[in-house]
Amino acid sequence: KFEYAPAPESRAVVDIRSSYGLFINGKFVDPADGTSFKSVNPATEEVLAEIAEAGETDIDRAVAAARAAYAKTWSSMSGRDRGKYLFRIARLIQERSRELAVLESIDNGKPIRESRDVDIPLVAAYFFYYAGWADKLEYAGYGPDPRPYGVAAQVIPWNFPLLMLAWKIAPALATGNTVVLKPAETTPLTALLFAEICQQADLPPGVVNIITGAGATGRALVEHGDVDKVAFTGSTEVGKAIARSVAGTAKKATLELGGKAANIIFDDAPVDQAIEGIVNGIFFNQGHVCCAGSRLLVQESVYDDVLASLKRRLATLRVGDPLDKNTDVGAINSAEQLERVRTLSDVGESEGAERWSPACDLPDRGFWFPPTVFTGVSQAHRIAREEIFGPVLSVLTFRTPAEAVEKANNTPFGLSAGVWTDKGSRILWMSQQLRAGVVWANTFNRFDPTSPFGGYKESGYGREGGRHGLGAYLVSSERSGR
Ligand code: TXE
Repeated sequence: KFEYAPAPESRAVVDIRSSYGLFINGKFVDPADGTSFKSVNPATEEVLAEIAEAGETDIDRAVAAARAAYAKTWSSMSGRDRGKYLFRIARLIQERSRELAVLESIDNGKPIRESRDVDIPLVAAYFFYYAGWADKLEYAGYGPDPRPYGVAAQVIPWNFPLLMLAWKIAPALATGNTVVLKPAETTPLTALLFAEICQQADLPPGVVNIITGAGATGRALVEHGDVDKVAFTGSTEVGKAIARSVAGTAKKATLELGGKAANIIFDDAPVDQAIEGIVNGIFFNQGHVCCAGSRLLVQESVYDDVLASLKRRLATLRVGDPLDKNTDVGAINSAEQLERVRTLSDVGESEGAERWSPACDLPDRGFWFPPTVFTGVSQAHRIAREEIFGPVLSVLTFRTPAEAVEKANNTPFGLSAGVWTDKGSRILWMSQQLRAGVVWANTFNRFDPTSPFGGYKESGYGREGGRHGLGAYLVSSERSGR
């Protein structure tokens, strides 16, 4: 059944196989009970490949492979040698970046311009960054003898499939942990191509294991008795279930969950720059971004100007084929996600907010939603409180900086926020007041491997990225109290 033959719909630049097995102990293997599911191109609804679904036997095998690799090779290898493997992986990602970008856009629906210019370069950057730490852990501030946890179970979402893999795997390996990673069921293909890159880099078998499957596979992996550390990015609901499941065990967990970020525009903000920041904040990656600027807070005195400029700019956005280099907004990742975006948008309308979208022709097949702006939104509306995770912006207004802070913080989440103003002192004051893990000033959605990322409140706990991201994988982070 899993014959690994090229599928007819493979794009020239990337060889998509008709079926994929599980990557366990350095090899692709068939699942024990032979079950599988399909990965679909969200822009066309065509089936891309048959993907193996890992059951308990497969998860046991993957965790055992990671445990053996941890004990026999990886934990005792010098940091310098671990770094060499990570540098090799980073270089292979650069070499195969075109293939990875095309595959990411086909499987996820995101515009090729984003996967080519943002996702894949950042993936390589995270591997280079953590490769550099592998032999310098003693200087990272986690005590004289930083120790890894052991086997890390990592579960990631579909919005940045390969980038989330890099955020999880690079620091885990740099610190001497081995991993079993489960990509999201709608976007497994780049993780499976990454498995091939691990083979190409001669990574010792078992150091990285990739198992595919849906939520049940993720749950069984996280609950496995021989896992030491859990790292999860996904919905708040599943994050809470994972927190409950690790409570009372010796497992450590980091959780990166949802958001409802405020992008705050003061009347002295550079307007053109702010409009670009608003557009990037919510329409980048179709709004499938945990830190998306999904609530726009505009100072009342500039509300009319900002709204008019924003609508003019939105009328120029090109929605359509993710593989077209001119596309600004691609496809919604799945039928389920499209349904969630539709439902919450309909609720916005029924609760009395005013809905607006620029004229745009959406393709007949595939999962599409137009860029949408809601005005007349109050804090009580569900579209101002719940994560929509789509190209939908809710606009609110404020008069004073204190009111902006009150509204921005009035959410169960606390992942990110944006402040647009000409006043440096206001930026400093706002960033102290805002209860968000990241506050951007006069920019939005900027990522860098040197910066920690993570949330307050229901956006989760733990930090990924930067020197802080090493601590999430080191026992000694507790000893030194970090
Ligand atoms: O998330 P899930 P879904 C939010 C966003 C979106 C909503 C639902 O609002 O609309 O979540 O998306 C695996 N134990 N975010 O349903 O289910 C699952 O297989 C262990 C924000 O896709 O959380 C996938 O690999 N794992 C978010 C991953 O968890 C489980 C990104 C995420 O899926 C599991 C994605 C379980 N019980 C969605 N159930 C962000 N923070 O960026 C599912 N999974």
